[in-house]
Amino acid sequence: MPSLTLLQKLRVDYRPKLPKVLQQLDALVATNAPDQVHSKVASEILSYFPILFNQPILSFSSQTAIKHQPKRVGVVLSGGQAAGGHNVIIGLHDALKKLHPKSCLFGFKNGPNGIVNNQLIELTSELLNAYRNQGGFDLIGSGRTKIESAEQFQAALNTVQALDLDGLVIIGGDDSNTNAALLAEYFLQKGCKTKVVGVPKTIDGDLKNEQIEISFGFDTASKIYSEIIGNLMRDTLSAQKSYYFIKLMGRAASHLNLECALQTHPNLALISEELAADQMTLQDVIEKIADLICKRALLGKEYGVILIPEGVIEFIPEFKQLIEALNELLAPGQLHAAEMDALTTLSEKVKYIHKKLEKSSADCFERIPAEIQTQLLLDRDPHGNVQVAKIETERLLIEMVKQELKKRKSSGKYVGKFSAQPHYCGYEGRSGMPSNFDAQYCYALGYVAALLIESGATGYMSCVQHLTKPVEEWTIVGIPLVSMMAMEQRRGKSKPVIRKALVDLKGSLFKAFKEQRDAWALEDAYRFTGPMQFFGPPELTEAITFTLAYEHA
Ligand code: FBP
Repeated sequence: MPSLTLLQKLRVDYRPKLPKVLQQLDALVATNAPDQVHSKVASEILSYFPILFNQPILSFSSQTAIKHQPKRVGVVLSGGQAAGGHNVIIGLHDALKKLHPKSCLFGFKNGPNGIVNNQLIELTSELLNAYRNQGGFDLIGSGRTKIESAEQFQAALNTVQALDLDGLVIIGGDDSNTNAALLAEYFLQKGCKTKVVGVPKTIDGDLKNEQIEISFGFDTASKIYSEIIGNLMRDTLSAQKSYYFIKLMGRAASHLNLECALQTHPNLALISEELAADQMTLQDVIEKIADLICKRALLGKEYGVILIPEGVIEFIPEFKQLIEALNELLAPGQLHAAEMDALTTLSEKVKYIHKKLEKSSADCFERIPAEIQTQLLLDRDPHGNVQVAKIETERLLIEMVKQELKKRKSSGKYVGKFSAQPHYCGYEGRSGMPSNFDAQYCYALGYVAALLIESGATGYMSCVQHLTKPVEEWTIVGIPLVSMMAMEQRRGKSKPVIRKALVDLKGSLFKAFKEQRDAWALEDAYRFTGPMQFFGPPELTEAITFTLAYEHA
């Protein structure tokens, strides 16, 4: 490992505060939590989870004289990076060692593939030390392999049995935690003792529900993006010559866009869920942006900042239809997929697919620039998701707004000069050093995962609640993974998956945004959050997101 910078060393020395309840770790045991009830799950899910279906929420109570045995536990990082992943692992390690000094933790390398192929390293205190409160997932790496074939399940079983694992902790988003539930059920059916526990990770903020208040990584990503957006706002306010079209990572849900909008006050922030509810077409969206630009031009303002959620195109009806048609045409095993593979150039593929589309989708496909057409054909990820991170929606919107303004100019409706810069707030938000919030949240999540395994719970998600309160007052529970599931269409088949939470258009957070956004459109009410702070007044270092504050205060 390269030598550490001064800030890294200071972060290694930082000790996350622990919730009071976790300070007496060795006295805690899991019990049913009759006061916490999860929502009812669709009956189709029963056939996938005959053993795990209907598990209760678990809380923890103190008991005296518990004798702990050494445990052998494996951990894996799954999916996209999110700040704080290392702290989950370190929290898990520290808790296991506290419960019994002879317990061992193993890290599977490069995601779920590491489980299938039995590739791992032992995670010792010495190795982990340099990763305390650091960003990234580079300690053991991550991956997006979906464990789905019978061979993969069998291989995973062979691995955990060969290692004699008592527990397996899967740190991941909705898809990875769906996999965790499937593995837990499979291990139970095979009489395997390994308990499987999930941890809610994703910068997208879409893995949340009545019990899970937020996934880790969202807080840090929103702080990193807000700093960048503020810097671009200052830049455009100084030069006054162009519009920044900033796309923000976050997949389908617009949580990061909404949070960063409230933090920075852009001239316009699109919220995909709202566009879908209003049934806005692509042309409607273009006109909305063009209207703003025309109004600002009348005020002599030929600059501004527009925030675009990464997954917006999946919410615009004609794009949604186009993407669904493409997904079907490109689904593995389809005749078209094989014929496409036989074509060697991208332009041949684009032409081929264009001919296969029905008229309305073909029209939509035709309207978009060639680079975006090819980006839409890129492989889906192993879970069947369109890789929206690879689609340059910010450029698509700039091009189409340019055409619209040209039209308006020729009919005398616009007299300004439009210049725009695309910007993508993407991967840089996932691997930064975790904020104090994420560092502490993740450390506690690791502790709770250890406790769940110690208590013999399987098919559960580690959960820390009351996150708007001081850390000492945070509480802990175990949430059954199956209780978060719904049936969804994936690659043309109906499958149980953990529900993605989208922006709640009736919620108080969205309401707060709606009340303010008109003022931000024409005034330059930009708000500069500056870089995330680790040291200094608690109002800065412990600040939580608007999302958490509005949804849970
Ligand atoms: P997870 O859902 O695995 O947490 O990943 C989130 C994310 O960062 C999305 O916001 C983004 O669209 C995607 O990963 C990018 O994936 P990749 O790293 O495979 O390009």
